[in-house]
Amino acid sequence: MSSADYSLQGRLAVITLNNPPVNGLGHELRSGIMAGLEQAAKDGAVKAVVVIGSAKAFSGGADIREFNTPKSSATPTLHQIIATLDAMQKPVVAAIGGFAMGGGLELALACHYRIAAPRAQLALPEVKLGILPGAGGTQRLPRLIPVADALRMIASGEPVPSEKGKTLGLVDELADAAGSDLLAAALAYADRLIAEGKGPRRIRDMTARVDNAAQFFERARAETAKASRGYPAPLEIVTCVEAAVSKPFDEGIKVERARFEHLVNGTESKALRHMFFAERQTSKIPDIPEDTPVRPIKRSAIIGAGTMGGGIAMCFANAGIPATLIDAKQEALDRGLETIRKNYAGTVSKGRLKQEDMDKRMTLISAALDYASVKDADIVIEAVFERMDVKLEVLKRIDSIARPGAILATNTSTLDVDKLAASVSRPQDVIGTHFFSPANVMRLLEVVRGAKTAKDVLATTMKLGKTLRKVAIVSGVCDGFIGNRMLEKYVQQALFLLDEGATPQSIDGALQKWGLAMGPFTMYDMAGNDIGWEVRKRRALERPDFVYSKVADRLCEQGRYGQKTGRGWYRYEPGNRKPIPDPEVEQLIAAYRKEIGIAPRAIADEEIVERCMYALANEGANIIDEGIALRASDVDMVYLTGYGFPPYRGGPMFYADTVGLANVLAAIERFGKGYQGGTWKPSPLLAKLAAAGKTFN
Ligand code: T1G
Repeated sequence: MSSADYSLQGRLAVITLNNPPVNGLGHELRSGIMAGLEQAAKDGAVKAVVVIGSAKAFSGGADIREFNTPKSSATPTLHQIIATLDAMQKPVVAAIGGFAMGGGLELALACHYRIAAPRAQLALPEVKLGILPGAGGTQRLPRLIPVADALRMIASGEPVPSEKGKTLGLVDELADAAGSDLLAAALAYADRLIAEGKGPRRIRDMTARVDNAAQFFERARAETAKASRGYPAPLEIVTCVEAAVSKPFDEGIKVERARFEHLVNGTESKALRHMFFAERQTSKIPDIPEDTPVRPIKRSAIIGAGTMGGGIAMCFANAGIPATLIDAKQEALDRGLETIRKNYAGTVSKGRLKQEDMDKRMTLISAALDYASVKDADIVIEAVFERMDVKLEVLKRIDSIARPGAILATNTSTLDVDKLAASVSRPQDVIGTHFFSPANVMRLLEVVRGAKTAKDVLATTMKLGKTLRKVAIVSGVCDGFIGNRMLEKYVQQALFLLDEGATPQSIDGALQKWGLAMGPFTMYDMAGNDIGWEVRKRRALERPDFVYSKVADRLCEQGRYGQKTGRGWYRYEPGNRKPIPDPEVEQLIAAYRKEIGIAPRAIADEEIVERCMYALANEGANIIDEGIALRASDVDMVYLTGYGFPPYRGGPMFYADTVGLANVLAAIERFGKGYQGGTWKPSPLLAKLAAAGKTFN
């Protein structure tokens, strides 16, 4: 059954794309479109053709799932459909409702005229998938709209609304409504074209022009190279758009085809496409049906007006949900509200928020010294000091006041959510909502499902995560959940590397060059080395088997907590967050090496990256194996949205897949024979998949 319907409206043929949810141009839909065009071409009674989608979607583009599979080149291909449109002797009108993206917009560009519904979104977003428009978009768009606008649209991948499209010349007509009225408008437009004797108008016959082309593209190339480190697609896009200006159409198409093939087979694109689907998988929970009823969340209360509590309150205010910030001390509340105000003011000053929106959001945030307002809240989140006794006390108070059905959430970053749940009268209403600092910026939200957490509480919290524009990822209960548990193993290796001869700057440098936003030592100086110190002290009691280098303790014993004390792994000039290597730290590390009898050795960047990345992947495998994470792509999303992992590497599990699990296992076995080798225990899941030649994802 083809997913395109063909119908006649008088002398007009209508081809309706019907492949929900986004009219992805998979093989079936392509076959339906081609059949419709051929039928219209040979029907003498047909004088023009309208191609239309649904009110929501003209088309979201090629079916990304087909890439790197035979289906993507199964005939009819999108290129063949476009060639048929180029050969059509009758005008074809694309009627765009909702959005036309990627191959969907390229299909519309190959049609001869375009009419769009109000605010329809038009984009060539392929660059976000590490590729480029591969069906003529880089050759047609610069011929239809100003070259600079075309380059900007393709290199950014950002959509333009149909109103802007009309101004640019991308859209010929704006319908005054969407849905069935769009069809009526499109039919009327097609009739008018016939009446005016307008035949097919092929963009391929137009010319792309730009003044001082050589200079324009030289500047574009320089700017793009600076902005796209690690991502090859943007520079390839500049090459293709330059070909649209400097070469005949068919030559330009050849350039586009070659550059597309190069990119679509590259690791960066596969990583970005993995991330596209991984993000959409996170909300799928095997035992929670998509239609599970959720509890309404109209008001929130947050206990603790510190950095986290304030950031969380902003998340609710940003989503239009009132939040009451509660703290025992007035000065804490004042400081918390002042920090929120400053944060918003900073965004306003950067032009990313209107003053009136800031004012609206500030009115949504109230402050209270007592717990009275907890009784009106639909969710109460505790964000107090990371100590079990403190949290137990706070949860008990919340439990005694919150209304029945309210969700009791804890922002703990490592503590046992089941233990916290067991301390209240309604463990089924308790859940972990682990925000990442700064909470109003970081997209990651680890949703920690307790053994007793009710299904609707989990479903409600996952939906709330979406409302707060977070990437909500389910974690089971364990020390550190997903992200921090893996981070412990990563930091453990980073500290061992210091013992063996590396320096904070050589380790941070190697990892940042590899693509991490920030290396471990810069990160800990920012977060506060005393936080890690607390965790190590607690772990020494609870899990004496967890071996650390003591070098970090030596640093903390000297009060070198990081930026907040002006000295940490690096030193900092007053008012400047730039980490400066500090000889005192190198002396401290050298003294520690003497203490433990280690002769330092030179350590190559490659070993630093392997030891740190494979530590992440190996622990990630254990987390998946234990069912703490639902799937490998969730683990990837945790690192891609919460830990500055480079998207073009796809996440720790995806990266291990690209290295090859057998190679990762062999390296881990090699590390097991080296310094502190006992801390390397290959994950049984890794060993099993490696032996079977399989991958995590
Ligand atoms: N291919 C395959 N599946 C897709 C898809 C696509 N292009 N777009 C969406 N889906 C799935 C998605 O995984 C989800 O699946 C469901 O549809 C709803 O998506 C030749 C080579 C269009 C703005 O990059 O940006 O054309 O989770 O939740 O919020 O030059 O989807 O339900 O199983 O995101 O309404 C270029 C990608 C492709 C657009 C709609 N196109 N899609 O947002 O729905 S490459 C894109 C989006 C290409 C040509 C090149 C968004 C959307 P599931 P959703 P939405």
